[in-house]
Order: sequence, then C-alpha cells, then structure tokens
Amino acid sequence: MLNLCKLPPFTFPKGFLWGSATAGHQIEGDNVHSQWFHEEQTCTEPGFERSGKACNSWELYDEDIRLLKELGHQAYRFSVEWSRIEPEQGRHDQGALDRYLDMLRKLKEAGIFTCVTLLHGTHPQWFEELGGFCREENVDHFLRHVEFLVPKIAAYVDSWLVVNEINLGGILPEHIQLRRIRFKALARGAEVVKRFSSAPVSSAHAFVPREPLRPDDELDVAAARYKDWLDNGFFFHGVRTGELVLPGQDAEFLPELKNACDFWAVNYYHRGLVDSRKGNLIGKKFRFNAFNTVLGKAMDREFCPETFVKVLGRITDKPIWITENGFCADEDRFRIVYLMQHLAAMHEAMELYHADVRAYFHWSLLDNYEWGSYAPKFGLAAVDRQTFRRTPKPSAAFYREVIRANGASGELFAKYIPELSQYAQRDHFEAAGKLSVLTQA
Ligand code: IFM
Repeated sequence: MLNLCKLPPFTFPKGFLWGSATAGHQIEGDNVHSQWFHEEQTCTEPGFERSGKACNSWELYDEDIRLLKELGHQAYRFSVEWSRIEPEQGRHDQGALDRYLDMLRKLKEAGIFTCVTLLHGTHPQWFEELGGFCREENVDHFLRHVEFLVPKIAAYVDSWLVVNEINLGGILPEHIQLRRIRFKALARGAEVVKRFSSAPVSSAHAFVPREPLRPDDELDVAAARYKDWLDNGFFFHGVRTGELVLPGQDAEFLPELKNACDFWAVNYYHRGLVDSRKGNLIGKKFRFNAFNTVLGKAMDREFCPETFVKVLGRITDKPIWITENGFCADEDRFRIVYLMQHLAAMHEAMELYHADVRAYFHWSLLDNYEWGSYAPKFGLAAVDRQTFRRTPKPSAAFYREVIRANGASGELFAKYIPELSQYAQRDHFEAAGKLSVLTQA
C-alpha cells in the first residue's frame, strides 16, 4: 500500500453527513441515578476512576454545540439518560426533560442533524435492582420509558438509535441470554419509536469481525465463525429475517425484529482474533501490529482499516451509517493517521462493494469517561479535568477540512503529518510504527 501522503484524492457522495458522537454517562457528569454511577462507588479495581463530573456537559452543553459548529460538524449523536428522566420507578423529572429539550432545540437552531441514542451503556439503578435486562419481563419498563420520552422530543430528533452495542459479550449461556433479551428490547423499542416518529430508526452494532488466529487451523476457523455469529451474524440475520438464532437456545420468530433497523448503524474500531486454545476464545493481537498509545495503560491497539472495508461489504442491503469510529491515543497524530486510513477504507468499500454509506460520526467529540478511566483519549477536543475547558486538537482541524471538502487526499494528510511524507512507497503499518517510535522518543 502506498504511503497515505501519496493517496489520490477521494470524495463522498453529495449530501454525505459528517458529525461526531458522545454518550450521556461519558460526558454529562453526576449521573447519580444510573447503575454505572452506583457501581463506580464500590469498585476497588486498581486504577479504576469514577466518572465524577465527566466533561460537565450537563451544564456546558451550549459549549458543546458551539464546538460542533466551530469544528464544522453537521450532525451530532448523543444519548438521553433514562436514569435522569425516570430517576425512581414511575417518577419523571421534568427538569431533566426540559434540559434535554433545550439542548435539542439549540442543536436544531444551530442547523445540526440530531441522532439520539435511547440506551448507551447505562440504565436506572432501580431497573438494575429489578434485575435489569437479565429478566425478560423487565423489557416492559424500558418500553414504557420509550413511550414516555419519544413523543416529547420527537419534533427535534432526526434519527434514533434504540440501543448501543448490545451484540457484544462473552460466550457463556448467561451472556447469550442477555443478548437475546436486549435484542428483543431493541426490536420492540423500535416499534414504539415508529409509532411517534417518522425519522429513521436503528441500533448501533459494535461490528468486531472475528478472524481465526491460525488461518489454517480447523478449530480456530470453526471457533471464529461461531464467535462471529454470536457477535455479528445473529444480529444481521435477525433484522433481515425476523428469526432470532442463538446457540444453545431454540430459534424464535419475532415479526417486530424483521426490519427493526431502517439502516445499519455500525460502530467499527478493530477486528478480533479468535483463539480456540483460550477458554474465552479471545486471541491476542499480533505483536508486530499492536502498539500502546495510552501512557501508563497496558492497552494494545492495532490499525485494521482492511477489515473495515470487508465489514462494510457484508451489509450492502441497507443504507449504512458509521455511528462510531475513532482511536484513543495521547499523541493526536495517531488519530489523524487512523482517521485518514478509515475514511479511505470506507470510500474503498463504497466503490468496491457498493456499500451505501451515508453518514460518519467520529467517536468522539470530546475526551470523555471511558467506562472506568479517563486515560484513553478518543476526543477531537481535549477537556481540562479541572476547568472543563474544551481545546480542539489538530485532528479536529484535519476532520473539519475533510468535512469541508467532503473527502480527503494524501496532500491534505501530508499537511498535518509532514513527517510521514518521506516514507513514500512504504507500507502504511511501517509508517504508523515509525510514528510510534517518534512519539516514544
Ligand atoms: O466509549 C465507547 C462507547 O461508549 C461505545 N463504543 C466504543 C467506545 C470506545 O471504547
């Protein structure tokens, strides 16, 4: 592959939507009625951090909207916290609802396309105490919430994601059961949303394609196919046909599942290697390809733009929105490299497989609370942990230029990462590796 600085210009179809994504618990702060906040108070894992005030977006949402405008974003994905709307079972907080309404109105006044997630990693503590999504009968509580919320905010919402990333999980029977119940919640939730809104509805799928660690090993190949079904296949098959097929369970046909998604909403970060010699089937990343980009954290990252192309080639039967894609690194140049590679990969899939990609939401607008830690930094803008001041990084300027041009080019990339120009004709991994060497120096 040519060095990214040499990549010829590529553009996206007219009307392509560009934006960024966040989630309530990760940015709002003081989300005290959620189950996550409760768990945080008792967690004793070494290095675990509590969310605290997060990015204080509960108070500073005007600043977030200003930032979106300044960075040229056309669309914003965020979540409405169920635990703020219904902090106690059956008691609704009008103040919280008004605050979300104010934010939505302001986003619309700013000309921003809104994409609202109804469940993103959190739910009320009272719901958790009832057994959460481990008990199928509890889905009704969620549906009642959707029924309460959606008609009140629908006038300002341009698209909906019922749930975020319910497809991932372990391989034990209880993990599989959880997928089944949450899948039903998303299907029935989509039905409720459609009663009150004609805006498109979907659910964000964490698309981690599973590949065998040893490509010629029969068991690795079989295990990878199994794990890929467990994490990806069951979801797409279910929405395409209405048939819910999960290992160890009788298949079910749910009419509401069929077409519960108007478009495929894809969160893509990396692939997953499957090792049949491990109890949990999780394979380690190849050493030559993995590098740590977060100071003080043992977090191996790898760039897999090629699997992004392949992933998009598997879902060409509906419009696709990339509802999350991004990279965590202290060194912002990695984010630019990652972004450039993945935009080029997305374009490649559109040409090669006719993948109908219509929108891209970068994860994330801000450096936020990464479920237990503030160390992994995914933001286009840094957030000062004391003052909450937002400071855009060079990657935000790069992305703004991409949005303006509705595409990218090697020339634009080289403007931001000139130090890589000299590696013309070299493999891009080598170039990225070089960047890590530069960083560590
Ligand atoms: O921060 C998370 C987000 O909440 C869900 N998708 C993956 C992101 C990065 O890990």
